[in-house]
Amino acid sequence: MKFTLLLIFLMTATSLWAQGEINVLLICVDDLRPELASFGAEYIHSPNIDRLAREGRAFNRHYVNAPSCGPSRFTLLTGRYGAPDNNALFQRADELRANPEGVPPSMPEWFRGNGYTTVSVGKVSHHPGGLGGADWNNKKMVEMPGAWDESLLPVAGWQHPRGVMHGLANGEVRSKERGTMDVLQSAEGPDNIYPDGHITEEALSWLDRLGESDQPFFFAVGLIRPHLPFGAPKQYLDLYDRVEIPEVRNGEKPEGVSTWHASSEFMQYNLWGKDPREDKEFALRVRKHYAACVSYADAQVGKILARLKSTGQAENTIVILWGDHGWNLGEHGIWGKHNLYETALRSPLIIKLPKMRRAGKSTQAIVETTDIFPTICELANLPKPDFTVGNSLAKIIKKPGRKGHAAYAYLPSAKTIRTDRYRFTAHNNGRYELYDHGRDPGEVNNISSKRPGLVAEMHRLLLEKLSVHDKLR
Ligand SMILES: [Ca+2]
Repeated sequence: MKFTLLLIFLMTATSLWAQGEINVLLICVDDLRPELASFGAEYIHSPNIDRLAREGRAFNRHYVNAPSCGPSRFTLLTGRYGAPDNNALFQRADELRANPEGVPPSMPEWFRGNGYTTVSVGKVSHHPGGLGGADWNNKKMVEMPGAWDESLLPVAGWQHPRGVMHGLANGEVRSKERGTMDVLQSAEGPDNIYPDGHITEEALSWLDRLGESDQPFFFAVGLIRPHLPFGAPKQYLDLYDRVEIPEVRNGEKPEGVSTWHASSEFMQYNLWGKDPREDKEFALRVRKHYAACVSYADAQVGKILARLKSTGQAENTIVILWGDHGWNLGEHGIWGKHNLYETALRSPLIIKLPKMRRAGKSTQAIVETTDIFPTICELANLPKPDFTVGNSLAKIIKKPGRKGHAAYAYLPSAKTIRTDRYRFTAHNNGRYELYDHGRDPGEVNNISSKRPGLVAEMHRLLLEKLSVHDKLR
């Protein structure tokens, strides 16, 4: 009897739940930088995500491991560093087919193997719906084999998942011809005139179904906005009619070595001959449309969390909200992601437990996306995966004042590390960038040539991460 009591005590001391007693709701938002009131952007209307931050733990300094959709989602879903391109998960699927024993399970597969029903709706892996092929609907080309009991994407009027991904109002699909789709739009109508409205409706019906099952669930929902093109129902743009959006202070194109690029993903849309890099009025308009897309995504998050609550499952579900990377709205002369500046790498992360102490207290700990897989396992009391590279954040969730660890990120051309004070970037051509966030939060002054000792110290830290990365490739 005494032994049983001791065992119960030990179990409750490490986790509130026994294995399989708690559900997981993972909400992924595409291209969402921390442009949210709860992360300091007070001009943004984001009441639902802000409420989640108040009820949970917001990680103010969460960094992604790769500043684009596919490779970043790879790190979330596998807990490992991978290839730096959008095909990372499809390449993993090929490896899995060739050598099933040689590839460790993904996060959903891990939960599935431990008795969970796993369902994905929308853009969770790189392709919304999780299929490959020309229109992303080939059922023989599965992005994450064995991961999901169901992987769904309501195509509605957008013809196919590729059409949904870049869809504008009422079924407009991007053609392959450059400049034929507008970069901004705010059509009048309800939420489902754009794809995320349909994704959310599907998610709500799944929350009803999953709540009726005896099995615990791992439910992932992926919203597509604020990914380009910046289209959202007009009511969300109207929120910014009289709002003053602060000017970008570090908008100059960098001189010297950098990961600056020509914003080609943005420039391929119809800009009506305008260029936000030169036209301040247009730049402001673009930023207001990004804000509208954030508010639209926030409204969908609100519906999902309200349904979780109304079906009685909020008391029994861990909620994670994650942005797959940041986005430069003019910072460093870039309109887009795909760079290794703070703006492209910092993204929102919020973790909410049904009951938590010091809810609403955000943390400044430096953390990275690969930390999420081991964290959710620890919180749900699942076996600890020994093949992931991150650190569980459970202790930081308990005590938000705790320190994190250096965050690592990569592009094909360069690697970077973010410590509590510095960002250090090493380019493949042997050149460096070093920024002191204590004095230069905008990452404008590269001090690498002035601080050789610090460069050597940062380089050692980066090489530790790089050696972990190299072993996985
Ligand atoms: Ca993305």
